[in-house]
Amino acid sequence: MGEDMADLVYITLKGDVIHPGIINVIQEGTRHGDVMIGLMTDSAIAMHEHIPYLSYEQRFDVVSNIKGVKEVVPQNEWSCADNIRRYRPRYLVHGDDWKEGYMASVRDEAIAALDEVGGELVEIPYTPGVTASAVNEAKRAIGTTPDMRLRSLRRALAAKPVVRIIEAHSGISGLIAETLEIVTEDGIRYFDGMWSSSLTDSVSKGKPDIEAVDLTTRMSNLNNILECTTKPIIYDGDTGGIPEHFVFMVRTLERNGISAVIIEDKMGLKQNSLFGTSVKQELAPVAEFCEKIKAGKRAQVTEEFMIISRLESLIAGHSVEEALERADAYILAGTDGIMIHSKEKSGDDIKEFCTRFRAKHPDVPIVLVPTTYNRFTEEELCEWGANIVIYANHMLRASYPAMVDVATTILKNKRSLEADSKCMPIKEILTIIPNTP
Ligand code: SPV
Ligand code: MG
Repeated sequence: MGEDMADLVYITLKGDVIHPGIINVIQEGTRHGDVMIGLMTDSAIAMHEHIPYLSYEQRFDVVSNIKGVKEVVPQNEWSCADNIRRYRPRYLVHGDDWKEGYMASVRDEAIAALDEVGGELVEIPYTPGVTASAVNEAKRAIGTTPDMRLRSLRRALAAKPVVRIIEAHSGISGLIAETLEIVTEDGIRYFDGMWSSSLTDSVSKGKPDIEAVDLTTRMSNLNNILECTTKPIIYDGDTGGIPEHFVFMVRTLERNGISAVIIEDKMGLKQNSLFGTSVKQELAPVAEFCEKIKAGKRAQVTEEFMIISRLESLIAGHSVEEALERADAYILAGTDGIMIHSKEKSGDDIKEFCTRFRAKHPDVPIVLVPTTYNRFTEEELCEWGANIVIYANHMLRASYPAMVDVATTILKNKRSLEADSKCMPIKEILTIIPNTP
């Protein structure tokens, strides 16, 4: 009784990888008072850096048990300003590395909030050697399991307004999807996962996109990607075949840690959607397609695997109204999400579908593949209602002209000297694979 209350010290943490720098910050905090950790939620982090390896609950357990931590509260925003206004700490302790780079604006906001509540910023020298990219390297070295990978798509969907997916058709294109990131003014931008495209899987094998490459062949191709990546994969299941075959597909994908399959409501000889009505595009009867969805849902083992239904109404020349009716039926049949496809450049049909669909189904994920209506940004598509945006064929489409160009240059010059500057240096290709000895 009568004892003075200790000052409140606020420290923001992600708490995914605990390293000496974090312990330093917490120890500094304990010198000033009682340490409250603002533990960032997945969604606080996901738009600015990679989603943590550990779940929020796991991170909460770890951080709560660090010596000197009195309390752990969620920090729902990238910026700690809201929590500073809410908890009114006497001190905010942070490493001084946030003075520069994409954290600088967060620092400014923190200082403004501290001013409002009469708090003080304590900055301590950053412990060198631990960077965000070093932490990501470490996570990749730990690797993943089929189960973790499978669940990671739902986790990304929960944490991000829009999930960014790019096509991968080989180990090397998968590695690019896995590792490429750019630093922007508000964080790190990266791809959230990969699309296993029937188009690029077929074309990279010199085959047309008509379901001629079977599941077993596509799985053995996909295995190359599985071996060198950890991010979630969405599988283009074409029509899914007959229900008996679709069941087999679901089981195989799920067993291998694929997060979702997308099947399209077409029948007959499947032709690529981007041909539009220049080829025969026949839609499957609604009841028949619903039976396929139900058979797939009954077959899956985990709660998390997703069966997404792809509406081909607009591709086959039907109305938005028709697509919406089909979507209602597929949702009743148990589908986990809807993909609406179109080859219209304007995006008007997609926007109308998304807006009307969202009004009726606020929570069902919408997948878009903006190959033709590509002038819209992810933010714009997200405003229409999209949850997943797939860049469906760009890695293969990029590599083909590059190869033709180099081969042509060699033909013209009868030697490779002139082509060399169009190729990556030998030293780089030898070491592009992580962990090359
Ligand atoms: C694919 O990538 O194989 C697709 C998308 O199904 S599209 O080519 O646009 O039909
Ligand atoms: Mg396809």
